[in-house]
Amino acid sequence: MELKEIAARFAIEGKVLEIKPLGNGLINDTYKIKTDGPKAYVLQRVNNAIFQDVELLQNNIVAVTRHIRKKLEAAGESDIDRKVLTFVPLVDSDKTYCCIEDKYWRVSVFIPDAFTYETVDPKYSRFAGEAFGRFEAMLADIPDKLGETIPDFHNMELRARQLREAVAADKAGRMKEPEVQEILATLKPYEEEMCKAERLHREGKLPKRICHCDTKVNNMMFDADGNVLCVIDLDTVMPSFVFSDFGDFLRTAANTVAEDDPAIEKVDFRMDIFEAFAEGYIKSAKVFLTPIERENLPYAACLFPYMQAVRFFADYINGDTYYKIKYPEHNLVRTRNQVALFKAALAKVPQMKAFIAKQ
Ligand code: GN1
Ligand code: MG
Repeated sequence: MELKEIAARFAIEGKVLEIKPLGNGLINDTYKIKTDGPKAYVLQRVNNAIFQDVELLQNNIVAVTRHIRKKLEAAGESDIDRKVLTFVPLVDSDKTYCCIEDKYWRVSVFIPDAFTYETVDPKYSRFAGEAFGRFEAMLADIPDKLGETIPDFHNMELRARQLREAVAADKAGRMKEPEVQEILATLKPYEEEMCKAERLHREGKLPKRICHCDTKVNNMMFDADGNVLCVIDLDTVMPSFVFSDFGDFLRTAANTVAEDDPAIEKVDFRMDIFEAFAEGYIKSAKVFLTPIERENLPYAACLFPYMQAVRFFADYINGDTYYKIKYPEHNLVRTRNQVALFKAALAKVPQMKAFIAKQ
């Protein structure tokens, strides 16, 4: 079915003029819909191989955006349509997604004059930290019970197990590559320490809260003056540890290069970005952060490069079935990069701890 026919299922204002690819997410397919009316829209195909319960996912998102909208209204904010996403219902029902030929689609209103970035400076990192802290704070009292759109998404024990399973199955015959063996040996000694969050949770010392769980730099929209407008890409909003949002932002923002840059000698963990982000985050999250959450923020900064390395690596070993790739070694290149970032972050833990203690 043509994209225009799919768009026609949604209550879009005006006539659809053009539908073109938008952004560079690794999971969903995203398009911008231009119309002859005042609004443009975003059409997205939700990857239901990865998000297997689209109904639960879309219920989460509608609950989250509704709750945030209420909070913004109560706070007397202006320009609310640019500060929270609006999902468009179908023409013939109030559902906000449809399934056509086993593919799932949804439409949201395009936020005008908004920008996303692949890299940020310390000033923007501070804003982003405040915004993600605020996002979690706003969702702390959401009345709806949100489900896990990908069960155990950021559970390091599960990710480590998935890697072990990938290694045992060796579906793509890549275990014979010497580098694959080397990476495996590099990752192994840190596994137990990196699974600390799950242990703390089992001991009742670490709560789950509603988190964004995909706080990549490019999942935040800024206006032309650099103010944060809103947080996007809400598919993974679910109960998790606060480490998810803290760690995943720094994984992308504090890396001196992109997550798939092959020049790993250039990979470093930027302390200026860490400090700015941590300061902003703690400022708005201190209302709910427990001492254990706070003191483990440096651990979170290491955990996410580590977990991402494990995830990219398992996908490489499995024959690239999860992340979109542009060339055969793409997941291996990403793995090398994230291992280098993990090591760089680990070396800076004492500095990070000292900074957090001062906040
Ligand atoms: C995926 O879809 P995108 O590119 O925002 C992934 C994240 C990874 C990220 C790595 C649902 O995010 O968890 O951190 O790629 N999302 C899912 O770039 O797996
Ligand atoms: Mg994204």
